[in-house]
Amino acid sequence: MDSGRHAEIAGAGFAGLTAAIGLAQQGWSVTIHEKSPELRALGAGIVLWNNSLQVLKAYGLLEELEAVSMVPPWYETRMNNVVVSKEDFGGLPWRSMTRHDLHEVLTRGAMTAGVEIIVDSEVVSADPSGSVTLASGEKRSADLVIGADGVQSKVRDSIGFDQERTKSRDGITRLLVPRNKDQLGPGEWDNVIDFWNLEPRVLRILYVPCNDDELYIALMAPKDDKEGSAVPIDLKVWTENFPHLAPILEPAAKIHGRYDGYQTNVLKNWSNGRVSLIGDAAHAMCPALAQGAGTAMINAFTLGVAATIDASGDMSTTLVEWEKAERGITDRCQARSAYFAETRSMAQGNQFTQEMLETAIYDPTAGQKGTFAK
Ligand code: FAD
Ligand code: 3HM
Repeated sequence: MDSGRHAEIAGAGFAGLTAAIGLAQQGWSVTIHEKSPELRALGAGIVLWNNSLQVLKAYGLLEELEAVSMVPPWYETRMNNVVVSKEDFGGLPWRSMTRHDLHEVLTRGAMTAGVEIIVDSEVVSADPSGSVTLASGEKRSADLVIGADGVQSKVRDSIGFDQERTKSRDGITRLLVPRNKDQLGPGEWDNVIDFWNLEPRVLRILYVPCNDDELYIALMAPKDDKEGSAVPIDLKVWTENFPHLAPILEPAAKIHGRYDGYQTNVLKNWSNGRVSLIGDAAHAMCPALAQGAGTAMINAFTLGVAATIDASGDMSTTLVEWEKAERGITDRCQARSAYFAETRSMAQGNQFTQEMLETAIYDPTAGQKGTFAK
């Protein structure tokens, strides 16, 4: 199946790879430009939910992902180390994994689907008529251009999309450390555990086991807390506030890490002409609902379906129609995530209501079964 159409994609992150696999499996020729010299995911761990797991299933990649990820039995919330809630989302599929492992599954999927990935290739600008210009000066044309180049997107900024950016007062340092389960005290250490301290000091540790050996920890502190936001982490401050987690904080203090402030970026439109933005380039969000990658992947998937059908026969109109149909669920998730960042109300526990899980529950592949990898 060769559709005769070509896509140029900026960025081999979760958004770019997911879009590329979908298009290639539907017969497009696809080139991804990745500015880094090698293909790898920065960061530590990640949680995926039904929405993005369904995308991987449609692509024939779910089994591979299952082999390198785990299903934590509960999402436990603790305040000052006292359990305030245990949620299992009523059987909704979710999984935790390292970002590295998810990236490898997607990269292999893209290679198998015949996607060309060029590393050390930075896209410096895009043109709504359907082209990208690379740092090398080369200009390449395409039926569809996708800006999946993250929160600092050059595709977006070179075109000049209208956007409103809001920074939150908190931020997070994400690290991958050994599980060291046998050194932690009694506890259900396969759970995701959200350890909140609001008094006397706002500090939070999100504990996310990814597999038998690796643990993702996200250490949240207000931006104006110099010690809490320092990298490498200030071992004295963190162990004073979370003494029961010393066996995982000690190895964490040996990694340099990076502290990222939370931000929300809302664009007026996600497309202009033949250029469409997906992932953090289009809708960077606060992490509370763990949906940044999930929404990146569902929008990457539905974009590939819409562009292939191209119902209007004119790509720029098709992209506008796609955004109209798909955007609401991401906008609502972004607003809810910003609310949780603003209020820190995840600390109360039991916050994953059906309404808050709307995006996690969504199955973007409904009606598309059988279109993709056989
Ligand atoms: P990126 O991952 O940023 O990928 C962009 C890619 O483009 C990179 O490879 C980059 O090198 C490349 N690139 C950049 N510029 C160019 C260019 N000009 N030319 C070519 N290549 C370029 N989401 C979840 O779903 N679950 C979670 O549990 C979760 N936890 C999170 C925790 C924190 C603290 C934060 C901050 C985010 C979290 N997210 C989570 C969000 C998620 O990580 C992001 O939303 C997701 O990685 C976005 O993917 P992306 O592909 O759009 O962008
Ligand atoms: C998985 C995950 N979930 C929530 C947050 C958060 O609220 O900061 C971060 C995460 O990596």
